[in-house]
Amino acid sequence: MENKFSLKGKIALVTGASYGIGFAIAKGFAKAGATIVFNDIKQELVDKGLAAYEQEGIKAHGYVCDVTDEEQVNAFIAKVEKEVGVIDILVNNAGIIKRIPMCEMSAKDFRQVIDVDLNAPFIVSKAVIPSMIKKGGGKIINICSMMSELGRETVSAYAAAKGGLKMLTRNIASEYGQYNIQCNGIGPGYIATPQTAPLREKQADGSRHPFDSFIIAKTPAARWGDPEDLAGPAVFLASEASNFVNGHILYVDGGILAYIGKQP
Ligand code: NAP
Ligand code: GCO
Repeated sequence: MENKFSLKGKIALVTGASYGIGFAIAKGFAKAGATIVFNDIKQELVDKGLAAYEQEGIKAHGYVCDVTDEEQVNAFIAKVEKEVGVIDILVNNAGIIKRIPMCEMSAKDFRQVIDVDLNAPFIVSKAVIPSMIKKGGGKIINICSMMSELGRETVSAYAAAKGGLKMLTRNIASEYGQYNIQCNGIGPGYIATPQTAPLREKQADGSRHPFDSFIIAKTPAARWGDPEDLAGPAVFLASEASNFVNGHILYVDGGILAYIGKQP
């Protein structure tokens, strides 16, 4: 059974994985035997990431690439194929959020979120699929969100993008399943990373941020997730153990989506 979860001999690309959720997933992949490739938008972040992987005893391959730029992505994937090998596992992790009430949000800001969170997974997937087909298969994991299912004030662009990413996941599964490509999503709950740091900032009197208390009350596990909570589910979806799982969104949310909320 253990072998079914092994990623030995596999090459995994995790986008935007210098820190946060992407880093934790890549670390999990490395422990399962995979070679790690990651990118980030700035050289200083790639350098920071390389140092962090090294500290974990992982020899990762880091590249600068903006995942929204199709030309850059195509050149990046060609370079990885030449220098490291054909990508077996892709995790579309890079993402941004802008918390702005919808009627105050500019179309430019809305488009930027859609560009990073939805268009980029399309661009990067499109760049790796042909080689996966030639190689006989592959795994694509899209990092979705609670907002693939739920709305909330101020995150219209993010929710639209992550809802769209859920459907892109199902479409890739539908279109390329015949080539032994499995495309699934992971929908993390509220995870303690730099992206959610503003929602956890302590108040002037030292008390919890109201949103922090709200999430603790809304999560049956009664805590924020840790990026490490996503490593096991990601290894499952990247490994042979999930070869007949396709087009599925695996919510890793401490039970949020199952729960109506605390009784008054
Ligand atoms: P994070 O801490 O902000 O990390 C995201 C990474 O993506 C950063 O390294 C970021 O670089 C990089 N990135 C952004 N735009 C990029 C671009 N155009 N090209 C290349 N890299 C880019 O976020 P996280 O919390 O780990 O989230 C990772 C993923 O999980 C995102 O897709 C997010 O939406 C999703 N997610 C997060 C949570 C949560 O609670 N934290 C929950 C559900 C889903 P910079 O630092 O330069 O921006
Ligand atoms: C927000 C948060 C969320 C999380 C995550 C939930 O402002 O509501 O940032 O969107 O990051 O995606 O699954």
